[in-house]
Parts: sequence; structure tokens; C-alpha cells
Amino acid sequence: MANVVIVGAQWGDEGKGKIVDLLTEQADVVARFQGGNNAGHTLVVDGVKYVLHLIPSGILREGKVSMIGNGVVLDPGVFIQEIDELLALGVPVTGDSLKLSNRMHLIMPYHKALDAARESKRAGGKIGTTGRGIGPAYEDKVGRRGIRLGDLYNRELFDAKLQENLEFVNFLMANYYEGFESFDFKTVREELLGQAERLRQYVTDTGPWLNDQIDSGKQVLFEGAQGALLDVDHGTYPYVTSSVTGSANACAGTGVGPKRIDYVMAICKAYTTRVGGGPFPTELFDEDGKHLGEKGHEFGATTGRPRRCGWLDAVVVRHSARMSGMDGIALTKLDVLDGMQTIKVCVAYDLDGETIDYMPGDIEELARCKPIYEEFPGWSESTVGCKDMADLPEAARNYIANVERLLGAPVAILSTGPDRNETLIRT
Ligand code: 2SA
Ligand code: MG
Repeated sequence: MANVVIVGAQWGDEGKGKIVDLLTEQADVVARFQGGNNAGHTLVVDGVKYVLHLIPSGILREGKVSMIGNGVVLDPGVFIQEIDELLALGVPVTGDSLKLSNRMHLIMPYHKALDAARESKRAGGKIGTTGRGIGPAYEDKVGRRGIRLGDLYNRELFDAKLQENLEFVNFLMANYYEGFESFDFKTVREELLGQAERLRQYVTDTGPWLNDQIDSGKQVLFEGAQGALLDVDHGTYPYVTSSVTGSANACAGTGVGPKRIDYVMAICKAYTTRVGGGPFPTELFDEDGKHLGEKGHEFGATTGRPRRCGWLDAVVVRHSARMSGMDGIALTKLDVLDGMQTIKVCVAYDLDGETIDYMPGDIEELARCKPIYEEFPGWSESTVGCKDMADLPEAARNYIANVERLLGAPVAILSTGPDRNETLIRT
């Protein structure tokens, strides 16, 4: 009987989707609380592959309610397409199985243009955003000019907000960013109002609804997107996404209090990857890095970009444990390490000759950090599909015990392949 938050402990792509899918079995409601369609989960269920960007994977299980909370930013066009794809695969998506917060902010067509425009103007290091308009949509939210999903059902309010926003955006596009289109009020308005009709059946005030669910004894799984190091406050700023990715946002992003949360499960890949710019102390440029990328199929589910790969970094994961709490770890993609002679885990950094065991807040200091490793013997056997600790090679068990020691939390779940069944659950 527990409400569980799932968060990524690294830079995203830890394999959260699969673990969420697994834990959904015990949940009644699966709720997303931040991010938007910059997330992407690839799920394999009975050999059928599903790629989901916004809708919680709970939608694939009968009798579960999927909820998208106020903290998410919603691209209505992308969302409708996702619904249509699920319907085409025979997955029912109804007002009973899917709830969208009326307080959720919309990603407007101009947010996508602004995302590209901002990247084009950045001097020096590009963020390498997913280009989905996430940052500009959150900017407008915090700037108190954002358009919310519920606004679509109040024509006068919507028209007035759209008018005001377009005036500003078109001025910016014409006078500050060159080569970007301007937006026509009527075109944008009609597109949005058409989408509003498709979405109407799902929209509700999800905060009170979710609290009622919990009051009546229902169990909620809070599904985080991205990872701790992409957190706008505690991540590698400015190389982050524009939302709080830590577990605390499960509350703010859905409208429940912190005492409702019983357990935080951090998803951690047995190595590290990152997409986009920014420091990454354990990044590898050698054969080992190539092995991880190829064997791990490390390409972004959202943009298809190749991910940067490196060894597991315990300094990173301990940082995320501090900001999110970490009752248990789901260690994913262990099988990708199969066949490697030596496996390394970063345990501290060398910063200008000094050993430190934390992540510096200064991005330039972090960029100068050199990893200090502990090394563990690898194993040649395959761990794919392993369901019992006793069936794992001795060296793999030794590696896991050391991971627990270095990360400071128990490995509760071990993922040994992409399929729902390729999972080892420790009790
Ligand atoms: P944005 O588009 O403004 O959020 O981009 C800002 C930075 O955040 C990075 N970013 C990501 N990095 C890895 N995975 C992401 N999403 C996962 C996926 C989903 C997940 O599979 O696509 O794991 O939950 C993701 N989203 C944003 C981006 O590369 C920029 O560095
Ligand atoms: Mg992913």
C-alpha cells in the first residue's frame, strides 16, 4: 500500500518507462508531473513496441487511470497524434482512462519556433534542447502569460491571451531573431480550438480528483521524466531542462502534499548517458564508450540523437539521492555490461588536484572534474533475462553489491533486457 514516485537518477533515459510499466501493475493511477513531449519511453510488451511521449504507460494496462498533472506542458497536436496511434493499436483511450489537468500549460506553435530561435542565438555552448518548445512554454508559465488547457474552453479569455502573446512573439521574431516565421492569429486560434474539441472529454481539475483517489485508498505511481541532473534547480544548469525533475515536484506538479508520498524509486542505468550539451565527467571516447552506445542502443527516443556514454558515476547518483530521497534503486541495462573485461564506477572527482566527493554547483568547475574510479572485474556470461540473483555470474553479483555500497541505497529491481519479463525483483 504505497504511493511511489519514480525519478531518473542521471541525465534521463535511465529506462524509467519500463519500470513504471512494471510497477503500474500495483497502482491504480499513474500520474505525470513535469516535462512534456521531450520525454520518450520505448516499451516492448509481448513483442509489440510502443513509443510514448506524454501519456503514462499505464494506458497500456486495463483498469488503470493515466493522469497528466498541472506541472506538465502539453503540445496538443502531438498529444492527439499519440492518442490516435494508441487507438490504432487497439488501446482504449477514454475520459475514464485518461485525465488531463485543466491547469496544465500549453506548448504553442510559437514556443517551438522560439526554442529553435533561442538556440540559434546562444553564444558558446548550445543546450541541445529537444526542440519541442519545452523551455519557452515554461518561461511563459512562470512569466504569468501562459495559456492553459482550461483556457481553450473560455473563448474570450483565450482570444485575449493569444492576441497578447502573438503581438509580443511576432515582434520578437521580426526584430530580434532573424529568419523565423511570424504567426497569424486566426490560423493559430483555429488550430487550437479544433484540438480543444478532441481533448475536451479528458480535461478536469486533476488536483482535487487525485486527492480524492488517494483518500479512497487508491495507489498512485508518480512518473517522473528526464533525470536529476537535468533539474532546473539542482542539475547542471544551464544544461538542463526547464522543469524540476526531482521527486518533490511529484507534489507540486499534481497538487498533492508531500506526506502523500511513501516511497521514492530512483532509476539508474548501470552506466551513464547524456544527450545534448554540458559537462559529463565520466564520458568515454574509447572502445568501451562505443561498446556501451552500440550494445545499449543509445539513441534518444524523442529526437533519435546518439547519446554520449560513460561509466556509472556514483557522485552524480548520490547528488540525485540527496535532492530526491532514494528508498530503492532500479538498476537498468545491466546486460549491456556483459562481456566487458573491467567495469568502472566513479567514486569521487579530482578538481584541480583536490579530491572531492560532491558535484560542484559551478558548471566550469564541474567541467574540470576528472573522475576517480574503483574498478571491478567484468563477466563473460550473458545476464539477459536473468530473473534470480542466484543465476547471475558471481562477478555481476559482486558489482551490484558494490553499486549498493557506493550509491547508498538497495537495488530493489534489476532490469536485464527491454521486455517486461526481463526483470529481477528482489524482495
Ligand atoms: P529541453 O528540450 O528543453 O527539455 O532540453 C534541455 C536539455 O534536456 C535534455 N533532455 C533530455 N535528455 C535525455 N532524455 C530526455 N528525454 C528522454 C527521452 C525521456 C526520459 O528518452 O527522450 O528519459 O524521461 C530529455 N529531455 C530533455 C536535452 O537533451 C537538453 O540537454
Ligand atoms: Mg527515455
